Amino acid sequence: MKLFQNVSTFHRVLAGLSITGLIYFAYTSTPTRLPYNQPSVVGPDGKGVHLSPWLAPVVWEGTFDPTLIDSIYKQQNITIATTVFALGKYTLFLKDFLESAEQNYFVGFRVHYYVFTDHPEHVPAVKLREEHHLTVLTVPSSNRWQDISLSRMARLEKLIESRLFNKADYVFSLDVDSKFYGRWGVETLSRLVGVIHPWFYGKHRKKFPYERRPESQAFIPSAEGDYYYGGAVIGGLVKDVYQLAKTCRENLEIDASKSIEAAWQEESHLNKYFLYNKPSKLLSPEYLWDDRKSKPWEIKIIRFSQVLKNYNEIRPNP
Ligand code: UD2
Repeated sequence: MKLFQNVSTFHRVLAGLSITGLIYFAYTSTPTRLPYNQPSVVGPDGKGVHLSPWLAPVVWEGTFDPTLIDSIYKQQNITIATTVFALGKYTLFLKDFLESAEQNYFVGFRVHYYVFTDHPEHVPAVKLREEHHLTVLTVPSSNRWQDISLSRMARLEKLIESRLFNKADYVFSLDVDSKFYGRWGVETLSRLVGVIHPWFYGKHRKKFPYERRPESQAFIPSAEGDYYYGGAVIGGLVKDVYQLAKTCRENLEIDASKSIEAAWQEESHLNKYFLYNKPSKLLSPEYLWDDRKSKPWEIKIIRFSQVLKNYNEIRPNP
């Protein structure tokens, strides 16, 4: 979707739209350079804030009743596709990832994991629950970790095109070097879902590691930004995640044609996308923690966390 360079252009264009189009447009995107205060993740009382300024729920422990919400979604007969990339030495994370997922991830709902790997022989045989399935997709190896990370958007886009449109309702893309420690269920489902990064939620947006070079498609000016979103979790309805993956892939290609690699690869492009196409639900850092980080008071439960790893040992390049 074309982004507007200033508010007056935005208003002129809006005036020409039908009411239906206007409501849809207002719901899905905001203009660039719109001045507003940065939203807080934790309130003055030290508790997690439950709504974004565009009224998207922020999911924390205590904001939902697991039994009630499960019973509502049970009637919908949904399938949740889940992509995991494990190339090179990252296959060693698959066992813990999958075993812990089977204890915690959409228990009682239909899940289809798609594992992308260059070493299909290293995919462990993990016993899956009834209605949980796993497909291994073999992809070429890469000798740059940045390329592995960057290529996830294109692979997600292609997977949705070729297999998911008619087979799944929702899709999540998750980092494999992670483990589930608590429930991750239907409370996370929505049209477009982002996770608030555990290392930056207390920081001023000027300090977020957004891409700051204007020549990149991922550029975000210092006066803009809501949250810093983690690239480790992307989710939503299949068609909305498709739009996200396609747009980010296109922007990554434009950058590549100018020999620019954004500060945090596809995570930078994801942050740009979410700034102007607001997520309809936000996952609190309970849904993306880091084993290196101690648990502060506002985090009541850690559900999914990055495991300890030695980058020098596991990445194909420094
Ligand atoms: C951050 C993000 C990650 C991604 C990356 C972009 C979080 C917590 N992590 O993590 O999602 O946006 O920055 O640079 O938000 N992979 C392989 N083999 C490799 C290297 C990577 O399979 O050799 C895959 C794997 O699925 C891994 C993912 O790519 O989980 C991200 O790579 P990372 O975890 O090394 O990136 P990191 O920790 O910098």
